Amino acid sequence: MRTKVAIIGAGPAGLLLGRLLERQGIDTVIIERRSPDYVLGRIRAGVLEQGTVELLEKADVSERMHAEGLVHDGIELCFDGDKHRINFRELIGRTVMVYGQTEVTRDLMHAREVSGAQTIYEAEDVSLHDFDSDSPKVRFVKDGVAQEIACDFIAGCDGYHGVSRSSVPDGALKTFERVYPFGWLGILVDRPPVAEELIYAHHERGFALCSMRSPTRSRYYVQVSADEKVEDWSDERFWDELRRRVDQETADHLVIGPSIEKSIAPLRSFVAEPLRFGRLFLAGDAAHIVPPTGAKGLNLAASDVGCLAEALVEYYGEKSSAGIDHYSQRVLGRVWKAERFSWWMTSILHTFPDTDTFARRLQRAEFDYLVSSDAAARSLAENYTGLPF
Ligand code: RFL
Ligand code: PHB
Repeated sequence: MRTKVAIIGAGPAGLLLGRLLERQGIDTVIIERRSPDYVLGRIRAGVLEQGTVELLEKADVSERMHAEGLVHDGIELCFDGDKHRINFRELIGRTVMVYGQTEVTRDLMHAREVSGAQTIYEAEDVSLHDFDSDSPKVRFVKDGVAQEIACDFIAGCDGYHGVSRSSVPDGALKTFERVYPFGWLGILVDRPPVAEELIYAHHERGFALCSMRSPTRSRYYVQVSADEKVEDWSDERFWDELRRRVDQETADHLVIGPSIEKSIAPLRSFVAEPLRFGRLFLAGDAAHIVPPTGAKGLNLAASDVGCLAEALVEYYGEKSSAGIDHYSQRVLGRVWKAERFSWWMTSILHTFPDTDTFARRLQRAEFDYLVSSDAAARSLAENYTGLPF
C-alpha cells in the first residue's frame, strides 16, 4: 500500500489533518489502534476556540456544529462563593463554541467515510520506520495479517501514549513536564445545565467546574486527589461535593440525575521538542499535554494540524519545504503560550496540598484583580478564546 501522508491516530488531530489534506487533493491513510465506537466513547473536551471553529468551517465539517453548538459570550469565575462574569464579547469581541469533542470526532469520521478516504481501525503493533530517509514506512497487523504502508510523510497524531513520539531515537527529543498532585473527577448527566455559561469555581475544598454538552446534557467536574478511585464516588457523594464548592445560587439550581459517565483524569503539563524528525511530525497530544483548566488541549491539536496541513499543501503545491522546515518552531511558540495560560488557570483555581495561607491570599488577589481590572479580564478573554495562529 502507498499513500502521501500516513497519519497515526484517528482522534481529532488525525481526522482533521486527514480532512484538511483531502480537501487539497492530498491522499492520506489513517491507522488507528482502536475501533470507531471506542474512539467515540471517550468523553473529553467541550469548548472550541473561534480559530478551531474557523478551521472546522474550512474543513467543511461545521454544519451540525453551527446548528447544535452553543455560542458562549463569556464564563463565570467563582471564588469562595463570590461569582463574577468575564464577558469575552464585550471585552475583545470574541466568543467560544460549546460543542463536544465526541461530536467533532463524529462529524470528521462521517466526512471521511463519505469521501472514501481510507482509515484502518483496530490496527495492532503499529510501528514507524525510515522517517530519517525519503521513504518512510508504517507497519502494523490487521486481522492477524502484517501490512506495510509506504509514504512521503508520517504524521504522529496518536496522543500522549502513542507510538510516534516513542519512535524518535534517544537523545533527539527534549521533554518538559509538570504533574499536578490532583485529578478531575467528571460526570456526564442527561439533565439541563445549571447555568447558561460555564462556571469555574475555586473553593478551599478544591476546584469545581459546571460545563455542558447541550441544553439537555451537562458535564460537571470536581478536583480530587491523585490517588482517588472512581468507585468511591457515588453520584450522591459527587453532587454533595459539587454543591459545597459553588456559590449558593448555583447549588440551589443544580438539576441532578444519574450519571451516564464518570471518570477521573490526571492533570499534567508536558511539551516535547522539537516536533519534526526528518519526515515524521508530531501533532496534538502526542506532542504536548495541558491541564484541562484552560480548555486548550483539543484546540491546540486543531491549530497544530492546521499549520501542518498548510505546510504539506505548500510542499506538494509549490514544491517548497519552507513550511515543513518551520513547522516545529511555529507550533511550539503557540503551544508554550497555551501551556502558560493553562498552568496559570490551574494555579489560581485549584487547591494544592502545600497551599499555605499566604498562597491562598495570593489566589484571592488574582481573582480580585480579574474582577476589578479590564486589562486583566481582557488578557484572560484573549487567551481563553484563543491566540491567533
Ligand atoms: P487523542 O484524542 O488522544 O487521539 C489519539 C488517537 O491515537 C490513537 N492511538 C494509536 N493509534 C495507532 N497506533 C497507536 N500505537 C496508537 N496509540 C494511540 C488513540 O486510540 C486515539 O484515537 O489525541 P489528539 O487527536 O491529539 O486530540 C487531543 C484531545 O483529545 C485532547 O487534547 C483534549 O481532549 C483535551 N481536553 C480538552 N481540550 C480542549 O480543547 N477543551 C476542553 O474543554 C478539554 N477538556 C480534555 C478535556 C481532556 C480530558 N481528558 C480526559 C484528558 C477534559 C478532559 C477530562
Ligand atoms: C468540558 O466541558 O469537558 C470542559 C469544559 C471546559 C474546560 C474543561 C473541560 O476547561
